[in-house]
Amino acid sequence: DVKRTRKRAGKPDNFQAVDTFLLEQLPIPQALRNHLTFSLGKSDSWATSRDWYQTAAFTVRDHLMSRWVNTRDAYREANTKRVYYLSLEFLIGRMLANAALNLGIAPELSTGLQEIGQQMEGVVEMEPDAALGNGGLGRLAACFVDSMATMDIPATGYGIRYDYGMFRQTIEEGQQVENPDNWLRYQNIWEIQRPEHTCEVKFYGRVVQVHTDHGTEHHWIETESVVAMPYDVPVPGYGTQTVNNLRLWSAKAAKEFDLLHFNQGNYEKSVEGRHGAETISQVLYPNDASESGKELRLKQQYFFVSASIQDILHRFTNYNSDWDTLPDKAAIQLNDTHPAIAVAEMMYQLIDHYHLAWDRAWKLVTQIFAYTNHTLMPEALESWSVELFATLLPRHLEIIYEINHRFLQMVNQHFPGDCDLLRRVSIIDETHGRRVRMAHLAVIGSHTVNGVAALHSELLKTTLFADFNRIFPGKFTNVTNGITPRRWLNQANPLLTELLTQHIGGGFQKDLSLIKHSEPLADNAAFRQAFRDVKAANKQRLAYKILQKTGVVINPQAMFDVQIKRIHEYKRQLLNVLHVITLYNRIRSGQATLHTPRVVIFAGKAAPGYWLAKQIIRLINDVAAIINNDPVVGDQLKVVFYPNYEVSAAEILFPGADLSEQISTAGTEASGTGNMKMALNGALTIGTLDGANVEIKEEVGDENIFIFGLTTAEVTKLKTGGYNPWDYYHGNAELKQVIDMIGSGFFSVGDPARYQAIVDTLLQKGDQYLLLADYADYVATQEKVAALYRDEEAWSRMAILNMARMAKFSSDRTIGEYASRIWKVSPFKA
Ligand code: B1N
Repeated sequence: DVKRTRKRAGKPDNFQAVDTFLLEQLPIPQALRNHLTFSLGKSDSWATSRDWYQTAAFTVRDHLMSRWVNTRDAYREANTKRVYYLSLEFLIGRMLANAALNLGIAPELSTGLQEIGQQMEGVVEMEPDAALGNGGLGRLAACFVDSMATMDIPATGYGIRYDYGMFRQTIEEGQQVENPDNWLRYQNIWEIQRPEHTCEVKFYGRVVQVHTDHGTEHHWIETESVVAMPYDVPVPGYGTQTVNNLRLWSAKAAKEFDLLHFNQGNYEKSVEGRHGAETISQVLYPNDASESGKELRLKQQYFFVSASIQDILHRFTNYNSDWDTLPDKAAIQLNDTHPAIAVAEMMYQLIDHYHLAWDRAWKLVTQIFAYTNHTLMPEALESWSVELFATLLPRHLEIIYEINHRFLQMVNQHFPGDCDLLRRVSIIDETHGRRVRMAHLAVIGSHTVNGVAALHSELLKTTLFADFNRIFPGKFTNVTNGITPRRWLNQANPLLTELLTQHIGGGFQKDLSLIKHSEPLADNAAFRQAFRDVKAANKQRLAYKILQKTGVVINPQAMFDVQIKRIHEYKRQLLNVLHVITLYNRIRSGQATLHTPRVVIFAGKAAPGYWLAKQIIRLINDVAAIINNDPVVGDQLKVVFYPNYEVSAAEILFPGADLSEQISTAGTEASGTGNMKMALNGALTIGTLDGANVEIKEEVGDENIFIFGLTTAEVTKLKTGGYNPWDYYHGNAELKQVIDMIGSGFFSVGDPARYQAIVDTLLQKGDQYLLLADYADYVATQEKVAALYRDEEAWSRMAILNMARMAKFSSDRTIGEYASRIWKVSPFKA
C-alpha cells in the first residue's frame, strides 16, 4: 500500500528492536532502582510510598511498551478489521497489579519489591482508581477491553478522559457526602498524550445549502470549535503479546486565550473561552440508570463521538481507498445510547465531508453499527429536546429528520395506515414537546441490537422494542454479560487462585471453562476445609478493612451477607433493611434461639440528585448505629455500611462474601454482574428471578441457589390486577412492626419524621417495586440460608459447586459471542 510505505520510509529495518529489548531484560530490582533515580529523581532514603508506586508502575510500563507498539504496527500492517467500543464510561480501577498479572511478571515484581524493602500490597494501594464510570455498565466496558486484548481481537476503546471521575463518598452523620475525585493530581503513568491525533469538534452555528454541479451541499458554518486531545492507555491481554489501546479524549480550548482581551489587560476574560471548552471533559455524570437531560451531557456525548468517528475514518482512509470496504474494516459497538449520536455523525462525515451519496452512506452505517441496551428503566431512556439539538447540532438534527423520514416511509409501506405505529416508532417523540429519542436512532442505525441477559433480551423484544421487533425481525438478540476472571478471580482472590491451581492446574485465567474441573472437589472433605480456610482469610482481610473504614468490630465467624451495588429503589436495598430489622426484633424478643450470627454489609453510591436513595443510605447507617450498639444483640447481628464503593473496594469485598444479595424486583435489573463476581468467589446467592440470576440458577442448579419472590410475569399480573401494599402490611405482624419502627423514629430518635418519605413510598405511594409483596418469601428464604450456614460442610459443598459452575460468566465467552455473531472479527496475533 502506497501510503503505508511512505509512512515507513526512511527507517532502518531494525529501528524498533534496538533499545526496548534491554529495558525488558533488566532484572526487576535493577529496573526499579533505575526508575527511582532516573524517572523520579529520588534516592531510597527519601522515597515516599507514592514514589515506590510510581517506580513500580514505570517498571511494569516498560514491559508493555514494545508489545503495545508492535500490536499497533501489526494491525496496521495487516490492515485488519477492527472493533471500536464506544462508551461514555470505562470503570477500570487500578492498573498496576492487573498489568503485572496480565504480562506474567506479577511474581517477579513482588519479589523485586521485597528485595528493595517494599511490600507489593502497600505499593499497589498508592494508585488512585481510574473511576471513569458509575457502575455495572462502566465496569462491563473495562472487563470487555481486558477480554478483547486477551483474545487477540483487534479492538480500540473510545471514551472520555474525565478530569474528575465518580465522586468519592464519605459518610458524615450517617449521610452520604460527595467529594471530588481528583484522580489526576499526581502523574498518570498509564496514559500517553498523542497531540498528533488531535481532532476539531464543532458545536452551535447554522446550516446553509450550497448548490453545486454535483447537487446540494450542506455547510455547517459559524460554529464554535473545541479541540479533542487523545490520551492513550495500554490494555494488556493475559498470556499474549497483544496490548490493545484505549483512547480517551480530553477537551482543550481551540484558542489558548483571547489576545484582544489579554492585551487590554482583562486577563480573566482572556481565558474565559478556554474554561468553557474545557469543562466538557471535566467530570463524569454520576447518574446510574437515569438520565440528566443536561446540555453539557449532550456536549460530552457529541464531543467524544465526533472525535472517535473522525479518528476511525482517518485510519480507514489512510490504508484504504474503496468506501464500500468500510464494513470489512470497522465494527462499532454503542455501549447503550450514550454514544448513539454516532449514527448521525457517521452520516455527517460521509456525506458532508467525504461527499458520499445518502443511500451509499446509510448502507455503510447500517453495516457498521450495533447497539447494546442496558436497561428497561423508563427514567434512563435518553431523549433530547429538539430545541437543544437544533441549537447545539443543527446539521445533525437535519440528518436525523431525514433518517426518520425515510424510516417512517418504509414502515408505512410495510404496515400501511397504521398511524399509531408511526407515532410510536418515530425518532421524534411528540407527546410532551418534541424530543429526539436516542434509542430509536440507535435501533434504526444498527444491524444488531442486544440485551445483556436472556430475560432482559426477551423483555426488550416484547416490551420496549416490540414494534421495532416487528419492523426488523431478526435484529434483536441476546449476549449475556460476563466478568474478567483475571481481575475478579486471580487478582482479587490470590488465595483461591493458588488453591485451585494446586488442584486443577493453571489455565483457568485464560479459559474459565477449565474451572469446571473443580466440581468433583465439592465432595472432597480436605478440599472443602482448604476452601473454608481461604474464605476465612478473605473474611479476615475484609473485617480488618471494615474496622479501618468504619470502626465497627465484626466477628469473622459470622455469615457475611453482602449487598454491594448502586443504591436504587429497584435494587431494593430497602427490602434487605426490612429483613435486618426483622432479625433484630426476633433477637430482642428472644424468638431467635437458633440464630445464625450475621454481618450484613452494604456498599454503594447514590446519585447526588436522588434524594430517596440518599435517605436509604442514611437509614442503613441509623439502623446500624442502633443494632451495633445494642448489648442484647452482641455478636449475633452487625450492620455495616462500607463507604466509597469502588473497584479497589470491590476487590476486597467480593472474596469476603458468604451470601450474595441479588434481590431486585423481577424484570428490572438488566443483568447484574456483581452476582457473577460473588458466585465465582464462592458465595451463595439469595435472589429473584431477574437479570442474569436466571442463568446463574440454570448453571448452578436449582438446589444450589436461594430463589425467592415474584417472577416477572407475576409482577406484571399483580400490578395490572391492582396491587395494594396495605394488604401485606396488615396481613403480616412482623412486617407491620418493622415499618412502624422506621416510621415512628425508632432509628431516628428525636427526629421521628426523618423516614416518613421512605414509609410513604412503601404504603401511600403504592410500593412500585413490590417490596411488601416479596417480604414474606424473602424472610422465609433467609431462614433457609441461615439453617444451611450452620451446616458448614453442606454450605462449602454448595459454594464450591457455585464457583465451579461459573465458566459461562467469563467476559471472554461474552466477547467471543460479540466477535463471531455481531462484529464478524477474528483473533489476530501480532
Ligand atoms: O448495566 C449493567 C447491567 O449489569 C445492570 O443490570 C444495568 O443496570 C447497568 C445511564 C446506565 N444500565 N443502564 C445503566 C449507566 C449510566 C447512565 O448514565 C444508564 N447501567 C446499567 C451492564 O450491562
